[in-house]
Amino acid sequence: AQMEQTFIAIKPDGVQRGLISEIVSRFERKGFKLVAIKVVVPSKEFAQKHYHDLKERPFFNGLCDFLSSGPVIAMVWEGEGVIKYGRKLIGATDPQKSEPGTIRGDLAVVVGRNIIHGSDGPETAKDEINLWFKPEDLHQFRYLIKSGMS
Ligand code: DAT
Ligand code: MG
Repeated sequence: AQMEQTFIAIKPDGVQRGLISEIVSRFERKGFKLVAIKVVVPSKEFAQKHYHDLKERPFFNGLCDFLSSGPVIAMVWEGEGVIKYGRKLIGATDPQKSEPGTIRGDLAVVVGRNIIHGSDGPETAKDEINLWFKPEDLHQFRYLIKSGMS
């Protein structure tokens, strides 16, 4: 069976603020494995596909404009429980409600600039990985040192 994978993206505000390494580091130090990463400026149409579940919400248009406003770091992270625990590392959608110690809790202030995206469940993880990456972009490898990671 394929190890669990999730889609994580650093949004344009996170990139602009120089938070790429900070965010990658939190997933990496936890013990999750980075199996795909790229820099991409999504078109507005692509952003609308990514956020299609939210198309009836009043903030949808602004959200899609924002996601397509500059470079995004698109990633696939792998590991046991990575979908659910990834959301835990990220924190609540509204940074005012995110706990300290989470990415949004520590690094963001407002919901419209919450710096990171993470898939919210197994189905969306699969859909989002397929939307952003080709299968051959996902690399399979093993860590060669003893660390508890596989
Ligand atoms: P999450 O990113 O935590 O999965 P979501 O899927 O409900 O949250 O919404 C996607 C993004 O939309 C969210 O990261 C920021 C934006 N958003 C959500 N609720 C909002 C609101 N009430 N006003 C403005 N932007 C909002
Ligand atoms: Mg979501």
